[in-house]
Amino acid sequence: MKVTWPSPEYDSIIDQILEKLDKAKNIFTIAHPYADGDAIGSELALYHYCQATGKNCVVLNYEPVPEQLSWLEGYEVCTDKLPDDVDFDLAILMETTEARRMGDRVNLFKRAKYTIHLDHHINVAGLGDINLMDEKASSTCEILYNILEKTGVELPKACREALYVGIMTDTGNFRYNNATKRAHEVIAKILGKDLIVDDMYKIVYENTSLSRVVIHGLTMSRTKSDYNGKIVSSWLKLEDFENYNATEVDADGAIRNLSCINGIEIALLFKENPDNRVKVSLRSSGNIDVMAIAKQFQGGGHILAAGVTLPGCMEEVKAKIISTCIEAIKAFEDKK
Ligand SMILES: [Mn+2]
Repeated sequence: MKVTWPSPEYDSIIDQILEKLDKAKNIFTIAHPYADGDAIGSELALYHYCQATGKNCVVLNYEPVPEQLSWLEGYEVCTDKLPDDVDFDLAILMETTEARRMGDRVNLFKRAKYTIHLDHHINVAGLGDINLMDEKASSTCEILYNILEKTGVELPKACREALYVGIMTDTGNFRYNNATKRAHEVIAKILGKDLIVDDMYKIVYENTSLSRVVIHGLTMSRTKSDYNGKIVSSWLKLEDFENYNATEVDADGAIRNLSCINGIEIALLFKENPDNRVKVSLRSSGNIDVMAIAKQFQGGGHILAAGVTLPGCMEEVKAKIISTCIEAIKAFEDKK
């Protein structure tokens, strides 16, 4: 159910969640593939809360934790196997916009007696028995904090640190509009003398690898402009990742270098996927709703940042998406 904090409806969902969380002994948490700071942060924050309250919590994560996040306390407990001999009372799914993105993991999620889904993306259909969908929240970590705050439990440092990293990364280090008053309030509540803000910044944002720098450099060097510079795009092929020993995580944030170019309406990054599919990231500089463009191809996201994966070769997908973007810009210009 879609709700906004604070409201009686929000409180009532939190009450339902707390009732389940309180009773649960064996919990597992799961997030989308290629978990980012918010996904790993919310999973680990829940893990540390469970540690502090004497509950067993299994953290499922299938890919290696990116280096920028692998300093978080507890990251080593992340596992890709759910023990067969445990009856799980509760599973909590963190920020997964759709069942499709979960693949086989949907069935895994349903292995628990009771399921909860937390997310802050737009128009997400909840996959849990209880769904807390707060589109105004900066991050899933902020939603999780809203829940944990009500428990009255003093949150351990490791839990607050994980929440901080989720909020920091999803707000682009507090630069985006989702760095709301509430997001800052939550930060004020979780910060203590024990959390060193500039250390966390450096380790997340100034801790890069050679493959990542090369992948970002390749992306920038290939930048091409269309429609009088209003669309800029670049691409990455599978062989680029192989040649530079890079993973998809290394391409995270590469589109940002494109979206900073002045005079653009839309920035696009096309990434080749194994099964003859191409993943497209779309960014808008403010006038064009790129989520609406992504939705035409069954993608999703936010108005200013969206994504979609399409079947076909790189050239086909590029042509299709760029022409749809030109139409959207034309429609905007005609309205002016
Ligand atoms: Mn998020």
